[in-house]
Amino acid sequence: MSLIDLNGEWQLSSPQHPHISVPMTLPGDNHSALLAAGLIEDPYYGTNEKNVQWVGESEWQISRSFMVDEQTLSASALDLKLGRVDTLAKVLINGQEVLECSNMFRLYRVDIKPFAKLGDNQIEVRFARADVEAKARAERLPFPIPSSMGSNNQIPHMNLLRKTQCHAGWDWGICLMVSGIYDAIELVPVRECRLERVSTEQFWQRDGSVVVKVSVQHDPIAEQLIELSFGELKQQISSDANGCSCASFHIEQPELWWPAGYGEQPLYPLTVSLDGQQISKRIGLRKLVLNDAEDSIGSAMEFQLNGFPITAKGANWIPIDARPSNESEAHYRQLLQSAVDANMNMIRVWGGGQYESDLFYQLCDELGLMVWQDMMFACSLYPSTDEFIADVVPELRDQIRRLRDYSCIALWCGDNEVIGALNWYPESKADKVKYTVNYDRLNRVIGQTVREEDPSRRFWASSPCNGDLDYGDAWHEDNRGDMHFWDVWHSGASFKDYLKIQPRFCSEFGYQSWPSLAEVKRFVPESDWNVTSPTFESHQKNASGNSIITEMFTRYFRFPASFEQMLYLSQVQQAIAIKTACEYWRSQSPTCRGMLYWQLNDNWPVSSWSSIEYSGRWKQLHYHAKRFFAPQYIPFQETEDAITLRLSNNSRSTHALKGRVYWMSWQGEVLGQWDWQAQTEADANQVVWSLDKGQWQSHADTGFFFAELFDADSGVAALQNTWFPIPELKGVAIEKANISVGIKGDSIVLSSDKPAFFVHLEHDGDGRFSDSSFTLLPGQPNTVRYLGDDLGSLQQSLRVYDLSHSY
Ligand code: BMA
Repeated sequence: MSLIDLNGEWQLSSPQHPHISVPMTLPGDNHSALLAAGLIEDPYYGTNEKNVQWVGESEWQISRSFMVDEQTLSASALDLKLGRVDTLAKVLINGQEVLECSNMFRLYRVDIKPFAKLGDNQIEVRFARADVEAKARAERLPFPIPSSMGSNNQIPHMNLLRKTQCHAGWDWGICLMVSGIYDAIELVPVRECRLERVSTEQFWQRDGSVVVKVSVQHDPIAEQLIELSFGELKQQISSDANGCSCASFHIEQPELWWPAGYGEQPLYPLTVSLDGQQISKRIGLRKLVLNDAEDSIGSAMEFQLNGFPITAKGANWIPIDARPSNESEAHYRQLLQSAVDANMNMIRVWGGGQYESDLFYQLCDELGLMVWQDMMFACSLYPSTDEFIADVVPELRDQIRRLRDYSCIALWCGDNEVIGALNWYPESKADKVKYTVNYDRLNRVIGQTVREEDPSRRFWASSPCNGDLDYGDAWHEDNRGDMHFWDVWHSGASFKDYLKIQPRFCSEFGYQSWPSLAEVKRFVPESDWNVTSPTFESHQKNASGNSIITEMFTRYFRFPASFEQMLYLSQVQQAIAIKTACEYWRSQSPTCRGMLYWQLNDNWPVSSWSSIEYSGRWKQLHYHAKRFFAPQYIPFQETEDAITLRLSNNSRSTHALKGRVYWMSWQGEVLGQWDWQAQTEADANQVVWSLDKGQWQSHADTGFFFAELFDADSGVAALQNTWFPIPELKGVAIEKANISVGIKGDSIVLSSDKPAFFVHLEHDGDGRFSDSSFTLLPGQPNTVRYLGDDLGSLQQSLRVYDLSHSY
């Protein structure tokens, strides 16, 4: 008896649009089906977004047929399994309703055998309008619960639906009220006993060994044979009449799982078989602790893996595409590999998106990316009515049970910014007590459910949060918990304001840029190549975004000469902002144990805080992140009386390292040169060089400081860093650099007659470069490799930008 795969082609139709009947591929969404059929224009192009809103304002249904043979029909049950059903849907088999769904985060499993017949069967899913249901729910509320309508959402009361909150638009997101089914859909015949799920617990012993307890949930039938294997070890047990059977494996010398940069990621295969069904997982063995103990500053926020303190470095993750049909394996791999390639070790799955697909967590396990997992609540307030809680609790149980065996998950967090949101809305500002109690009622249930489902991990009420039941201002208090520091972007502070705080863990801080010219070519008609054109404005969802970028130019830079140079300079500016923060906070280690910037990716082509564009192209920030997140990094730090160079070692190993510092004039004259060497301990942060202000401050406008870290084996420069004594570069006499570029195969050799800054390579095709957005010194050519398979585009469209040519 084998399962029946219901993925693939279905038929899409709508009662309001009788002429539409087009194929739709599952898993997938209706907008993608309509686009493929030529019934809508690409919503990501130009100003098309507004033309496709009718799709979300219609009801939709999908159907297909499937065959059931005699053998399958003889099964004791025929389970329909489906997940990520978006959102208000009725499922019918041969015209009879078998399931009603109202929560896109639930995982459904229902026996449809009573409705199935031999031969041809019909399955149909009818989707109701989410916007209509949201309004109806709002009318039933005992008191109003404000949502982020207007600032993020373009559809009212999204907060009352258990649907990805950013489907209704966000301050980086298109409003596409998609519907469909986004996980695999299948029919599983059950012979005698249903294998429900498998979960593991790790019990660490004093001698360093670990006992892995495997619990198998199944139908309550005794004496069924269960076969288990963990790594090389095998066991057979017989099922327990209560429906939960357990086995333990003792691993004497476990190979430990580490976050990227701290060690390897061995994964032990686990397989459980029962009555012809099988569940397989891969388990990383690691001891995980969140140290949030009180200390002399406030309280720590430090993840410890296998007893070792980790500096979490990474970014925030949003859904990878506003059209879920585009969630391909290649796309997930490309983004997560790019995260690791930029030396990240943690990703925060943000609460306005979705609990990610299994593929995401499998890749994070493989790559060593720890996951800060939010529950799916963001920026709005949420009800605590019985009805709402009754919808949320089973969602959490489904998701935690699905996800808890992934070693990468470091923390369960209750929501994104909902504590903060208590201070945003007139209703909650006017009645703080009522709305705070309302918050706590729901948050408490979330916390309790998390603790019941996964006692091995910590529950953190909200991001940001100063600690348990602490409703303090986690946007500004830097002495405890995690913080979201938005003063520089949203409040117009200067980059140097990043140096005024010493966060324990900064889980959000961001700075926007415009897309690159290469990206612009893909979604902006040439007539709209202007930052205030209709296309550009409709792809900027943060109301003051374009003004903030432009105004910041005027503080630091000479105003860019053209549209193209504006795009380039916006990415320079973004890179400087985030580098300033990360470099400083890194030099505060161990006070600061986490920095996750906002945001890694985009879900459509847009102006945003991302470091990777929708197409996968690295922005300048991502190249900088690769350096400032490197396990061994050399941050400059200005103190009261000196400029210092630090060596920060975020790893478990000791290193003997060497490097060089230059003080150089804008013309390229060496004003000072110092070699340094240092022995660094594991997890260390030390000063390796410093120069009194007395020696340079009166000529601060003469030039810049440049540092190199040499590769320990080859002795060649492996990493560079540049520091400008006067960050307002508009006022200094940077010389125009003549940069020569030679392409030979996939190698690009760059050299310059003058110091050149933010030298950035771009071309119209795919792929990236081994390095970009760097400083190029005269007489020191730099060879960059193109990593991609579009050499033709590289040769035809390679552009090399630098700061001196931006104005
Ligand atoms: C944060 C996030 C998002 C938002 C971003 C930029 O706080 O949680 O809600 O997109 O700010 O404004």
